[in-house]
Amino acid sequence: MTDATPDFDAVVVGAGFAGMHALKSLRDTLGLKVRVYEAGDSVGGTWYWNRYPGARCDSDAYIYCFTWDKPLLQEWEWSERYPEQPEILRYLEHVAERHDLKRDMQFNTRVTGAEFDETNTLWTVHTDKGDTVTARFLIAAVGSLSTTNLPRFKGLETFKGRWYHTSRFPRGGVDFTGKRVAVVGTGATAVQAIPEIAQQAKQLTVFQRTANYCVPARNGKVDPEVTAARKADYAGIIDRLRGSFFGFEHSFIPKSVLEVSDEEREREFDRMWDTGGFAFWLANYQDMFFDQKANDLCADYLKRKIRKTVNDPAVAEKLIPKGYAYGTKRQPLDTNYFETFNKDTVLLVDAATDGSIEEITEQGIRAGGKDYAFDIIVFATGFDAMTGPLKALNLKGRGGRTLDQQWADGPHSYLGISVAGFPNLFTITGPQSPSVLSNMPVSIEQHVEWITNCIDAIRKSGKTSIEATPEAQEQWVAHVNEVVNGTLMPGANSWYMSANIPGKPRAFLPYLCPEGVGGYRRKCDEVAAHGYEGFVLA
Ligand code: N01
Repeated sequence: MTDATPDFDAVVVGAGFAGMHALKSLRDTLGLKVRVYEAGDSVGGTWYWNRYPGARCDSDAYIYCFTWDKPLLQEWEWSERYPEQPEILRYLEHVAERHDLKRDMQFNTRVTGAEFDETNTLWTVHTDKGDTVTARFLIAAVGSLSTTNLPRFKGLETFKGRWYHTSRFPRGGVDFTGKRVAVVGTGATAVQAIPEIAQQAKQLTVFQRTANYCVPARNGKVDPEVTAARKADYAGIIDRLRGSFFGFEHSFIPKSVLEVSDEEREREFDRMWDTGGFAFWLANYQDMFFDQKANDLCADYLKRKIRKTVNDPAVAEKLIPKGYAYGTKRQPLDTNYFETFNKDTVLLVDAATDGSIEEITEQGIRAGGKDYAFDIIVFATGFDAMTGPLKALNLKGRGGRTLDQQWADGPHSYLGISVAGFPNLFTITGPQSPSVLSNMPVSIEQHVEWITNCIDAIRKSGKTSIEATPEAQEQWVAHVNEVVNGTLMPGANSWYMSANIPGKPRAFLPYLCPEGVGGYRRKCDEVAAHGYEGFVLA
């Protein structure tokens, strides 16, 4: 180690919720010199890129925001329970303005690589704009779902119409009026987009590979009295979120669904269904994620709802999920999703019964030997989740080792926040942290606070580097896998299990802490309190 002075104390990659908070915290709390690089032309991250019709948050807005700006929690008025993308982006722009964040952000700039310089204990960071800068700490705030998955459909380049991926939708939107439109995919994104597109399109055809269990969002205006009560109790709300299981004001029903009477079970299911949002998923009976019989009862309720909503029994049957347990794929929240399939102008092409997509043709899509003609194709095919955005940074740690090499069989991290062999790299909501299994702002804030305290401690101790030990990391990986193997989650071909990308090694990407995000926070704090147990400080 030498005393080489870096250009920056920290480089942060990404200017979404995570990057904005990291900058605010490192610069304004610790007084560090920070540079944020962002590929987009402004802040927002997920909410900058995902401009598809119907895009809105699935968390209630009062908990989908920064909690560190206490006056803003009181001042900001959300227009509805789950605001749309433009409103969330407006909020993030406002935060950037209010805290003068943009002066330390460089937009339209993608980080293309970074190497750890073992001699000087620095990261050298390169961008597509030709910058090469050095920084003591490298903070990946790249998001969990930011690397677009566009499957390699044969013939896409021959298509004569227009096509879009939902995560790269054009500013100003797309006019579907009078058009023949295809949507490929039926995940949480498609479930939001399909009812909106169907209102405009002359004909909408949905290509479904796996049917999804959807629960109504129940969006709408929030009663002003409820909003006032929440504002009066924000300190309590923040406390509860931080100690909660998933970063929501939800707790499991502390009973087995198999023990209660049919009447009680149905009453509880109705209550959760009527509440809307994630209640049915994250505040259900406690054995739902663990016991197939318990899970079947929950799934059966949702299947009955589909049969009741969809007029054509053959279409309803296609829309009924099969082959995986309820809740083991991300719960989509819907507004008129199943109702949309009652429209004469909407057609469902189901891979299992009608045949899967074979190729894209000049005119449209060929599936199951049949040709469908379109003016516009919308790919709602998701992301190379969690590891994808980190691998895209082309990081080289000790000895020039890449994340691709290190993660050849799936992610290996310590606490989901650091990687052995990559000193002074922090991954906000990285693989093997609760991240996508929580209300993201809660997990982002927890990581940013922990990283800030960690960097402060390192500097105060006169050290310059922190690195996870391989032993601590492998224990963490084993723990993450052991916990998930006790649940029904590994049985689904979900993006949680890396199953959506051909060739991606099958591995569970987030961390399902047995004591929830509250327990995970305690674990991280204990590690810090024990002198950063499992890390080497040098
Ligand atoms: O992506 P997905 P998404 N041929 O991967 C199908 C978050 N989110 O963008 O299920 C044919 O879930 C694929 O089929 P299958 C949320 O965490 C948040 O919808 O893999 N089809 C699936 O139906 C969510 O989970 C909000 O068999 C193919 C779909 O495309 C995450 O983003 C809102 C295919 C992809 O679904 C990702 O959701 C929306 C192929 N080759 C989303 N490849 C908020 O509220 C894939 N598919 C904040």
